[in-house]
Amino acid sequence: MAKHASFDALTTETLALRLGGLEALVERLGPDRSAWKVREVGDGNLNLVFIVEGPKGAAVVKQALPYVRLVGESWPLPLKRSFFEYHALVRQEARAGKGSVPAIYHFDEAQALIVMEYLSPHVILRKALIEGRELPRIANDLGLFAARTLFRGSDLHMTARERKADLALFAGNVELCDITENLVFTDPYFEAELNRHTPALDPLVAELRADRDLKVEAQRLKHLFAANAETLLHGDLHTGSIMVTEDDTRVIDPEFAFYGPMAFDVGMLLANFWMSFFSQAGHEQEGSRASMRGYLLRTVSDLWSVFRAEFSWLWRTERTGMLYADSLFEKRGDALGAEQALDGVLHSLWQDLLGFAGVEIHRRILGLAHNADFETIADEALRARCEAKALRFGRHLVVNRCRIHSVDEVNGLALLIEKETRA
Ligand code: SR1
Ligand code: MG
Repeated sequence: MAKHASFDALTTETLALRLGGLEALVERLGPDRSAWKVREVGDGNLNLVFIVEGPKGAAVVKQALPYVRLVGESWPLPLKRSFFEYHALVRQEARAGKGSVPAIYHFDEAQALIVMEYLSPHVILRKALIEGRELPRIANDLGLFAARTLFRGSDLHMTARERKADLALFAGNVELCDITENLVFTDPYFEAELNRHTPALDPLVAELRADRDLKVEAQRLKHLFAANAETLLHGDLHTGSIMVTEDDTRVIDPEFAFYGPMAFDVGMLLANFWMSFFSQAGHEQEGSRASMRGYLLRTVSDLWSVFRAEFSWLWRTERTGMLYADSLFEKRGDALGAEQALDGVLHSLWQDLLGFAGVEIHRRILGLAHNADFETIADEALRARCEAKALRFGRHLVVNRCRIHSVDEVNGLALLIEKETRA
């Protein structure tokens, strides 16, 4: 059992005994803890996740471990990430609305555990996309979630005092930022120890690692990630951090939360839809995925358009922070000036998100933490073909992001690469 001061990792055997007196659980599961059934279901890279079911209902207990689960005890990781996750969930619910994240029932900082709502019959979005399910709500729900959390967590909306205090709170999430700084922006571009990739990609990987323009742009993006403390980010907003049903969407797992550039969350999210798009050819054993490909590109396009519309609405109605003060614009009869400024902010966000999307695609194929979208393609040659398309697409986004003007253009490029390499 892992030890860390008074910390004790839970097991399926000890959970009911240790948490049996916890009001938050008793209330939902029923008082007879001998009737509780406990399963450990964590399949992420870092934590323990238990589903606890009792006669009255169920709950999830998520507990951080003092190391990276994917790698083992040789890679220590602070338990404090659970504190950041808890505080991010509280803020996300306040900013994006009740029902956008799981309800929180209890937080224990010393044990690094969060007791939260058991989402059922929800599944992880990534798994649904691999199965070819076309979820109808995600573009709208995720576009709203991103716009509301990113806008309302920034100096566009918060008072300077409130945001600076919050920035200081999240500034301690150093080790989780360090993971992203290395795993996303640096490791994919050289032979880092924990990297791996499908062997047939060797020539393309060598080409990418020798690509000076790509390396310079990846470092500019890293600079932006580390130095532009613009808003409270989710920090790991990929399709494995989202749970869905046909009519509900919840964002989970914000332990990487910190103040960074708005474009990072949106870029990572769109990157994961584009990766799903390129992986579809690997999942066609039971039928064509042509419709799924169309759905994924529509999702990207709709999500970006919902994001822009909501961000613009918030700009016009909730711009109460110190940036782009209405005393300079609307209150001087210059509403057009505020619109001009909005266009500028959205334009930079667009260019930056394309870059972040590109590096996210690269790190999921070349780095330590891969995506099930590609990993579940058993035929290695087919997987390599899918991954190669995604790598080329990612490179184009990173290097040419300032010359790409619309989401239709990017989706057109994805279709072009998909078709070209099929011929
Ligand atoms: C060592 S952690 C690897 C990855 O898992 C998390 O989900 C983040 O995406 C991180 O980059
Ligand atoms: Mg996670």
